[in-house]
Amino acid sequence: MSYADVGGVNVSTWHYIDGARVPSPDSFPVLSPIDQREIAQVASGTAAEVSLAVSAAEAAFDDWAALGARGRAEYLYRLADLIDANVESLAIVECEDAGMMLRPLRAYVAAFGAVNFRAFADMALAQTETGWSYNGSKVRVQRMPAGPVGIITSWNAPIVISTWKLAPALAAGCTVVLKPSEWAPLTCSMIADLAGEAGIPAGVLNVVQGLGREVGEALAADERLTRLSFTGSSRTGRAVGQTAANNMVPCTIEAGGKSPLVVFADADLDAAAKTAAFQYDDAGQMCIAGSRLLVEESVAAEFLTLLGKHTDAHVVGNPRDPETTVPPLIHPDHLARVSGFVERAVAQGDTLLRGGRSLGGLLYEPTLIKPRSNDAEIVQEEVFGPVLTIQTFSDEDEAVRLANSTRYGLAGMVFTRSADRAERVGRAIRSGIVWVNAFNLRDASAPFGGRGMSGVGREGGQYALDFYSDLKALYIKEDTTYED
Ligand code: TXE
Repeated sequence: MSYADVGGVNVSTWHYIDGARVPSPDSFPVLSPIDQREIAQVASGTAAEVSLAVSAAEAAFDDWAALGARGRAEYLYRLADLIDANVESLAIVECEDAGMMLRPLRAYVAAFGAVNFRAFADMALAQTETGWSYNGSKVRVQRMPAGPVGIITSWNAPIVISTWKLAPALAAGCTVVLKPSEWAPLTCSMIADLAGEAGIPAGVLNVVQGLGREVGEALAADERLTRLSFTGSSRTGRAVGQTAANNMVPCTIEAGGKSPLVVFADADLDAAAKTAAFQYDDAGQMCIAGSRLLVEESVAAEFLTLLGKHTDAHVVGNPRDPETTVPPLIHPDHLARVSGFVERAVAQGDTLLRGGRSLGGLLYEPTLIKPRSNDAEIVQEEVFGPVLTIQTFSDEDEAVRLANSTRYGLAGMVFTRSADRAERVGRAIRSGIVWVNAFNLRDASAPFGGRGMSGVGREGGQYALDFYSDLKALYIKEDTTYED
């Protein structure tokens, strides 16, 4: 079966290679997090389809690179317009496939795909070639598209994460083989169809569906690729990074997070508590979530009351329901992983302040744990579910020490009314992003990424365009008699 009817939307379930839909003998089931029903059987690729796709990307590269930023941008603007025109279908499928809430998907999340393609087309167009004179020659810094690249993405926010990577790669002149997660593969398939409708030439964007250990490994290992970009767990990111290093291929790794949300006594406590409660959104399946609450001792009781009020307002339920604010977890294996963390925490002596229960299906209630120590597993390891920890600190130095006390370093938040402290603590937190009195502001031109176990490299803006380019210093001797 080459199509699946997902919430009334026809979604292709085959690979998209060299501008055509390609089947595989085997397939894997896609289960909706909403009710565990099978919504599609998707082609389960092997190293053979990966090799076919990389060959297509290789063959399409020279012409796509030769188009230049302007030529490529026209295609990307058309693709962005098509995403805008298909937001409703993309939203419905993302909701059924990834279990994300339909209301925000319709309102802005699905449209983020178009935002990403427009933003990077614009940025690529705005690039200028720098040059100067040196020692009797003119120097030019030439930016060359790297070549065919491999992109591997995770199951959370598939539209946002896949287009966040596809857009700079295509705008920079690379061709792409994308491997979506087998736990939420469907909207990436739809984006491939929209790319075809936008007239993006065959082979420029290819999508190979399949299991990580089969298709992911084969893609990461293909020596013809010139870049790899990965989003997923730290464990897998490490494996992909090692493979890339063996092939001398630059690689960006966007992995897990365990970000601090620091609340000082002088903060707007209600705003801080509301943002803390918002970390339960998407059932906490957000890499940038501030899952470690660090609160100044003197206001801890008041903050806890406010946090309780905002958490009580959450509605755990079906993501199709506009009232829902905490949707199901992605997969039974993930539910077992999340609940395992909570069970071990309680068994090891951490205090369960609220939650800690499955609510049927893949629903898990917003959970808050007071750890027995900062070394507790629940503090040090990413849960990637609706589970927050809360700890107190007595002064700014202790706040910063706790904030920087895990192996992760993706994001962080600071709530204070002191501008000096905002600057001081914002700069002291060792992560790739810090929001002060805010959360999840995302400027496409700003760097995005983490340190430590949160990943390697930066995406976003010029950082992404540079990643997908090879830079050359071109020296042309000036005091030479040229014929032309
Ligand atoms: O990861 P997995 P998941 C992180 C988030 C969480 C994780 C959840 O913090 O830790 O992603 O995503 C493929 N060789 N981020 O569970 O299992 C697999 O098929 C090659 C961080 O999906 O690592 C899938 O397509 N590929 C991020 C992809 O890798 C392999 C934002 C990820 O799978 C493979 C969002 C292998 N051996 C989530 N094994 C950020 N920091 O921005 C699996 N895969």
